Amino acid sequence: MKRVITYGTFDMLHYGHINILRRAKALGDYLVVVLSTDEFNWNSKQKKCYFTYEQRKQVLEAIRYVDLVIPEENWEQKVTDVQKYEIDTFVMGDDWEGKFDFLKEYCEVVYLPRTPDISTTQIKQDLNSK
Ligand code: C2G
Repeated sequence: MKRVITYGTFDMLHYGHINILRRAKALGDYLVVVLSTDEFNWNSKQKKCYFTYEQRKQVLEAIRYVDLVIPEENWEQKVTDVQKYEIDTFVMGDDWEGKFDFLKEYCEVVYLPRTPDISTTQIKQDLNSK
């Protein structure tokens, strides 16, 4: 049982998110998604989400690639998460390339190409300009 983990806000879920979740799951048998809480998003990422944590969690739990959704409350929890959930592979989009290499002593670290031309920010901007 190969266990994979990935982190994110996943607000206003789009096909770029689905692409990373599908590829992450393809690297193992069990995918843990660590979902940024509303507080973490606002306090640490200056992101104001359209959907609440509970709403974003509900959406993610409906995705066939996702096996477990847990909260991301701070930047420091990744090592503990990897150990607690016995993770073999950590996956992020390559906009984070190199940022989480410190996890290499605990698990495999994989950065996958982002899906081009789609982001929650872009969706909001496009809708506002209509
Ligand atoms: N992503 C992607 N392609 C896109 C948009 C997003 O591959 N067009 C990926 C990102 O690289 C990330 C994941 O989808 O791996 C989630 O993206 P966000 O919800 O924007 O999450 P982010 O703000 O990057 O939070 O501790 C890590 C942070 O929680 C990551």
